[in-house]
Amino acid sequence: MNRLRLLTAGESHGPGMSGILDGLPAGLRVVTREVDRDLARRQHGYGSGRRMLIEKDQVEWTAGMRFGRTLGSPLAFNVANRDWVNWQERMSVEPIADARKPKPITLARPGHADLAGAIKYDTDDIRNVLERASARSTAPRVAAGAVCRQLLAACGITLWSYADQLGTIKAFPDAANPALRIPDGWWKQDRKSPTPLRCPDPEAEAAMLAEIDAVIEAGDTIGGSFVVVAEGMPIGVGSNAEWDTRLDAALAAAVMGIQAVKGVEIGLGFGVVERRGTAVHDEVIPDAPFWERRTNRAGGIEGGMSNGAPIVVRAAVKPVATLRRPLDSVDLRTGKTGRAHIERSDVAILPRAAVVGEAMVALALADQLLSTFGGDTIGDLQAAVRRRRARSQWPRGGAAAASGVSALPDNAAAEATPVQGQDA
Ligand code: EPS
Repeated sequence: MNRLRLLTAGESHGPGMSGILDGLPAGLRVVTREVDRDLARRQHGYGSGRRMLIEKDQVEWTAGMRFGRTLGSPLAFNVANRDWVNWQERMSVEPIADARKPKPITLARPGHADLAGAIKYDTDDIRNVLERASARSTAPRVAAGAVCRQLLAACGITLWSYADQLGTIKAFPDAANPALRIPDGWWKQDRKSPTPLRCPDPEAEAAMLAEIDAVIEAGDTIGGSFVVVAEGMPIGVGSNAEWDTRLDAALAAAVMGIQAVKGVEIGLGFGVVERRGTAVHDEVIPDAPFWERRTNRAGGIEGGMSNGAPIVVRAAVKPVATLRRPLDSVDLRTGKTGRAHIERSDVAILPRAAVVGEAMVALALADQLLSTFGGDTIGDLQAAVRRRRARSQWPRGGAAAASGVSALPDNAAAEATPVQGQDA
């Protein structure tokens, strides 16, 4: 990230999960209720384990805000782990007598961070690794993402997500573009009262629920894919100039960083492989006021920059690695074959992973928006976005010039101002 920095800390069964989000402009109104709503959405969904009955995630701000607005200083926060009371000895921060220490976990779960982490950190108690690798660490990411969502909303950008496939069951299986079949306003309903799997196709959702029951019965787990959509992004956010300034690269990194995500697509994604160019690129509609397109196969990004169409990111989520019917592993201490460690876990995380996906997309988009437009205050940022929107009207500068907005061309103003000392 270029302008924002997010640092998180916390063990799944430690006292709490914390975060610091630095680089926000001053004056952004942050509605805590909406941050807590996103935290609650992250906890919602069929297929979760019993831990979610214990936790009730709520953000506590510890720095960076006054009277509900950001100060421009680092925003610090904490999300408490209610389960901590049950783990104070097993996860004691202070040293305890060996006799009181719990039995170490020595059988790594294939697919989890366990084995690589145990070798990397030179421990034969896998708990030292799994506590941080846990998906609980997505709670502070969602809190930070919820703040970024509010920054994006202040600039006219909205974000939503849905579960589009669980195992082999797809939402709107007969549709060429499932997103087009989603009823208008579905996402608003989803924010208020989500369905058990957050899938907008009721028939597919019923089949997905039955599949999760079958998976529970079999002692197994199941993955799927989710889609995040961002609407209203102004044209030209990101950059074609360098590999690490591209909007698609930032989104891919942010979403790929979510536990269990194994693939990220923008627009058609891997679908471009089997099509010819005429069936991949999006024609520009003549006379549309904002350079609109007939299709959105590019997923709203061309040349590393937003093109004004909705940004569509899809992610593949692998099945959770903790299996009730565990796979073979080798004991770290004895070298003997055994079954991998089992602990309380989730069976399907898809609807929740999608909410984390929204948060990570929000974070990446807010960072790119701020990198493109700058701004010490939210007002600075909004003014720059307004200028860009005016410049994006068709024909270039026409309506915008009439509105007087592009009468202040940034470059011309800069050229007219001699740079101090340079002419001397
Ligand atoms: C997780 C295992 C479960 C999940 C946890 C992620 O926790 P526990 O071991 O306490 O039952 O519930 O996710 C969360 C706690 C959360 O808030 O998302 C794992 O092994 O990654």
